[in-house]
Amino acid sequence: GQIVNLADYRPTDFVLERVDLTFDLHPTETKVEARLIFHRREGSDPKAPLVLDGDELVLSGLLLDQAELPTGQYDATPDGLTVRDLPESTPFEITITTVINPEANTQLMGLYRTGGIYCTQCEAEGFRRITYFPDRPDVLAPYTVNIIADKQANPLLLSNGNFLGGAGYGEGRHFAAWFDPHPKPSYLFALVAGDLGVVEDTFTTMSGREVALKIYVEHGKEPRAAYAMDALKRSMKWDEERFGREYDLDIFMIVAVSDFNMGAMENKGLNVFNDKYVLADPETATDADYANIEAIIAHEYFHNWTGNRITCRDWFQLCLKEGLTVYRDHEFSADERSRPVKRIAEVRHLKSEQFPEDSGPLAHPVRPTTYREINNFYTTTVYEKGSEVTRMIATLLGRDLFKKGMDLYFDRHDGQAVTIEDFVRCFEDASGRDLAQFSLWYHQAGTPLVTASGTYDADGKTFTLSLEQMVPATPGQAVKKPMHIPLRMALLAEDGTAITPTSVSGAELTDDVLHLTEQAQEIVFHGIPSRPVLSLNRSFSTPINLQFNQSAADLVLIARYETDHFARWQALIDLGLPNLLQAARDVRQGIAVNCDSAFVDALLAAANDDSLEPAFRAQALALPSEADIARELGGDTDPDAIHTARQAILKRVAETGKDIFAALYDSMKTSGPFSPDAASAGRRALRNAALSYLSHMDGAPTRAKAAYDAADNMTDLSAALTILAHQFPDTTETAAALEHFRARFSENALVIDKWFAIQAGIPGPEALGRIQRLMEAPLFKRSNPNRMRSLLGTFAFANPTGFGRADGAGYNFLADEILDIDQRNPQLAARILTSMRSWRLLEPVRADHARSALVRIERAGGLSTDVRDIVDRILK
Ligand code: BAL
Ligand code: ZN
Repeated sequence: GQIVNLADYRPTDFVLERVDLTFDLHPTETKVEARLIFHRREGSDPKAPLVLDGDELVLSGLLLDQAELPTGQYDATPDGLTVRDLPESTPFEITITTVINPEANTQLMGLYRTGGIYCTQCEAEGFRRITYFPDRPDVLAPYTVNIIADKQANPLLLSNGNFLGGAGYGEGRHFAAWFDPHPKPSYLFALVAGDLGVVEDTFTTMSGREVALKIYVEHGKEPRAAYAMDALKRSMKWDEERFGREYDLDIFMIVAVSDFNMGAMENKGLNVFNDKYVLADPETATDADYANIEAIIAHEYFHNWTGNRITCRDWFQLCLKEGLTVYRDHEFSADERSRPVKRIAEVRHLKSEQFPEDSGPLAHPVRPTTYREINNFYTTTVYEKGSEVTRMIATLLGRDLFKKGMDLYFDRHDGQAVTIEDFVRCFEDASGRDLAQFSLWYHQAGTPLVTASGTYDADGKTFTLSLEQMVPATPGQAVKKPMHIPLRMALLAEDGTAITPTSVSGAELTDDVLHLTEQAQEIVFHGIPSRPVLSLNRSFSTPINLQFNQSAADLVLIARYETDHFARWQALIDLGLPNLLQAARDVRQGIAVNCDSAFVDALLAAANDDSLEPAFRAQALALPSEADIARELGGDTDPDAIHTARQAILKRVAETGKDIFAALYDSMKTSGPFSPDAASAGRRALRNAALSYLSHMDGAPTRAKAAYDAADNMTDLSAALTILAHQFPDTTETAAALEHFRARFSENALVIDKWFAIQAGIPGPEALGRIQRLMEAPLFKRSNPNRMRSLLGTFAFANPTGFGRADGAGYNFLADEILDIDQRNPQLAARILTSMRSWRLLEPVRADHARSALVRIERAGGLSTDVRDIVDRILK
């Protein structure tokens, strides 16, 4: 685990021309022969040795141009292979043989086995666990892959590209060959072999080529892949229409596997998916599952151009493909569903996941300059903030110039491995706009804080807006420069109509985008006939914290009249949050909780407004989470006080709105066969939000249990079970429902993950004992990442009172588990450990316990680089 610095980047001494791989598959002894053709790069040192990466490898054969090498000409260790005295000017072929053990590969990086099938995960540095290789994204070559395996156990032999042919191979074995003509880096390599069912379809591209589409799943699960196939075809169409991108092979394959560290992987022509993001039917998948499947199928497909055809020069550029591709999948979902509701969901996610990262010890720039373990940089900062930065470029340039910039990017860099600077230059060249200051979004970590205040001058008919920005210090970056912050805005009159100023001074205003570029700016809007209400950061045009003390009356006006529905939702949040924060402080002081009726009334008015789409109303009713409240309080966190406070506010809303909720619960019932479309999902979300409030009002599980018994789809069933378990944990109704759920779905791992997750989220100090008992349950499976995330991940990330119980037992328990998981799957261990990143915000007693648990991890022997990197940074 050495530190890698962006400044040290230099191209390889050798150019890789071609890769020819042969796999002779065996569960414990797979033989890999890699024939690599290189030539020395022009201008590079004529004496430089060839240095290849390895990870836990054993060399069992090495040839140079088909001849054995004298042992003095090379050095092989588990971590690398160095070959000296290579030709200066002619191409040469290196043939490397390694023998690897897929069955023993519990890291799930490289070639491994899951559910009896062979599969690979090579991003970021897994290929070096298969063979010695220049395992870096700027080494691109066409690949030929030959796979030999036992025919009965592995009727299916898949790799990237187009199928070349297959044949018998004697002794019950057979063989298949694949060729991928598109030069690619090793992280996009994939191989799958085994016995799987398939769902097939075709897609005709915009130039009239027919592409075979295949989704491989476990036998018997084929019907559950229908929605994924539908999402894939819609993604392919959308990418043609919106970005002009056509698919470029004869076949596109997706394989669903049940043991996977990530959500999915965009290997060229052969995506490998966590089956959680492929399999769905009404009985087993929630509306959220359907939405995730749609988004992730799209995301991986969109990588074909943003990631695969144009890839990253080095891993510091990860956001080049991830930020851009998240932006693309967000836009796809917004087009397929409701744009404002999608935006609200994105911002909720950004604030609950990325903002804490950006304000804590793991903060890093969207384009970092240093890392110790690249696996730890698949973060919400690289992905989601990276997407926000792309969105801001689109906002700054406008739709047409953004499209021109994207077209230029595809045109200029197709087939290359490039940098963020290359990407940004395309938009500068397309628009003529200087993006130097804007680029700080890639380089400066930390969520900017923008402070706003406005004054109206009735005599002069001017509205003066003072804006100030401050970017907080983050690890390694004490001092920041002012950023270019694009704020969408509107001025509303008392009747809610928009006011258009006659002129503006002090800042550029283009359409509704106000450009904050200085540390402080005073902007004067002229020709304002009456005191305006300012709606700032519409659609969350920029990922900032905004400090703007607006009166409740102004917020109510925005919540009622803004044409930007995101801004309406934000206004409701801004009305509610001070109440939640005050309630948390009051509980801490032993004072009775109060709640401003302006907030409750506005919330209920939105919930009851039939002109608003149900999904929006459901989003409005979902109050900020306990973690959101803790973040806004900014320190000295007492999870119990926050929980008690939030429950009190929920009860207050429930009691005031009981008639509205009862009416919604009846009227939002969907009829007819289940459909996962966004409108139906919105009705279910609103109905289940109403059920949750009604249950708070009832104070008894009767209604939720009846809803559980009546549910005919997983969305309603799991919503009712969550209400039962979280609001009424110790009742016979809840026990009966949990047992019924377990028995009904015990054969379905993805549904049982929900059963574990729901129980892991039950608040209170008994949570830890429950988790420990559940870990002993026959259905618990330590080797399965989804299972670990659903139980341990939910507990650590989403159960603040249980995990953060005052005696520190939750933190201690997590430390033991992290040390245990780290022995098998470092990536998973490191990911779950990030749940501790905000420990410094805890009140002193809990913070002390958390620190002790972290120190115990830090001092343990034999840590992986993954966990070592996270624990060191969290404690620093
Ligand atoms: N490249 C890793 C998985 C993804 O972001 O698509
Ligand atoms: Zn991605």
